[in-house]
Amino acid sequence: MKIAVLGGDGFVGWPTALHLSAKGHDVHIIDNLSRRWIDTELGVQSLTPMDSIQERTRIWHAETGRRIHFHLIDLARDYDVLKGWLAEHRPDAIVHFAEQRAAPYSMKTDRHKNYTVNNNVNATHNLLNAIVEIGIDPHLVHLGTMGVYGYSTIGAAIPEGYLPVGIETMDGDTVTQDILYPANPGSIYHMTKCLDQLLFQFYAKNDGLRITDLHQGIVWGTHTAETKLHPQLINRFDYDGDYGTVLNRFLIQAAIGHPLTVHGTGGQTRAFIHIQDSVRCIELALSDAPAKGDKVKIFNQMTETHRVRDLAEMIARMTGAKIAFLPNPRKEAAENELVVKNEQFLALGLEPITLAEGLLEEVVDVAKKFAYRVDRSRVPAVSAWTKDIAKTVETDP
Ligand code: USQ
Repeated sequence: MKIAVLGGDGFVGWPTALHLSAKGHDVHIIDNLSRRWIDTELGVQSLTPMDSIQERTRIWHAETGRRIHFHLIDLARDYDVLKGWLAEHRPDAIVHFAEQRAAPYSMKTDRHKNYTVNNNVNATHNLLNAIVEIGIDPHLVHLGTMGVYGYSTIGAAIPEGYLPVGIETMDGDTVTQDILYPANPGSIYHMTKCLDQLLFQFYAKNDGLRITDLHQGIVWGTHTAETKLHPQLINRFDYDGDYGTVLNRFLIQAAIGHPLTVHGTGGQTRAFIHIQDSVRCIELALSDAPAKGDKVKIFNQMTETHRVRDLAEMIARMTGAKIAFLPNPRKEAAENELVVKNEQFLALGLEPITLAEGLLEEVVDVAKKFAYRVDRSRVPAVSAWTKDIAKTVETDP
């Protein structure tokens, strides 16, 4: 297939582009390189040394003989350029990662809130709009988030996207209808993914677009089979307070002798998936496209759930690191249960990599190896969810 990977220079986009290319697909990365600009804005860099996208694709060709093409396009701002590209290349499938993906970054200031909404919602809508206007029929696979469901304290199992609801009719009978699971975002970033869901529902219904939405958990790990092929194909690894995700942050904190930064009691339970499984899931989703006229297909892309304090304790046991329970900069439930259904990917053949088997390799191969590149001053999470919370975080000794 000819596949466009939008956001193919990012943390999940890059290993996905490599994986799809290795499987024989004709891969085109479209990216505006905004993630690299944000590193510059924040004064941080990936823990792992990353080459330019042009250099990465050159190495991939030298190693494998396969070509990955790169196109510098801003989906949110260059609508006509995007439309022209789609009309010329007519991809069979499009994988859409091209959104600002960090919750803390989206909550930093009013400007960051505006940027995240404008960038994410416009990128998705421009894409859908252009597909209809040109009259092409690609399978669109979007990287969504488990965070669209929210983290209720009830602990009922979260279905894959749709909730059957009994509605009483005028004659007093009850009919059951599948509705989109009620959205309950916990940040401006997560809110944009909820808005994306509505855009998808509309375009699938109105224009018959074939869309798959993947509600992914927190990704951990760095390497995939393809990124390991050459040192210059290495994936990015974020550890800073805005972009670093919890488990990867704990790994690097342990490697540099920094206490593990647990927010609040650490009673937050979240869904996790290894980066290798993430790229495999995207390949599986591409192979299982909905038909024209079908409703949006939704998968829960996660393999296990863990409580934040249990993760901290696990890493402390492995490495001897200390744990610090800090005031939580976020507005979120202090404790929650989380049970998630993920039968669809398991039925398609996913064999999950578990934390228990993969964690030690990460500590040794990545965190310890590149610990010398860490700027300790960028480790604390400083983006507060409200102005009131900002005061508590600042005044904590
Ligand atoms: N947390 C800590 N200490 C830290 C960092 C985070 O206790 O040093 C806590 C947070 O308060 C939160 C949990 O760990 O309760 C998860 O935080 P995170 O930064 O790992 O994940 P999140 O902000 O939810 O976002 C990440 C990705 C996002 C993706 C999402 C999947 O950045 O792109 O959509 O995970 S999910 O969480 O399932 O919605």
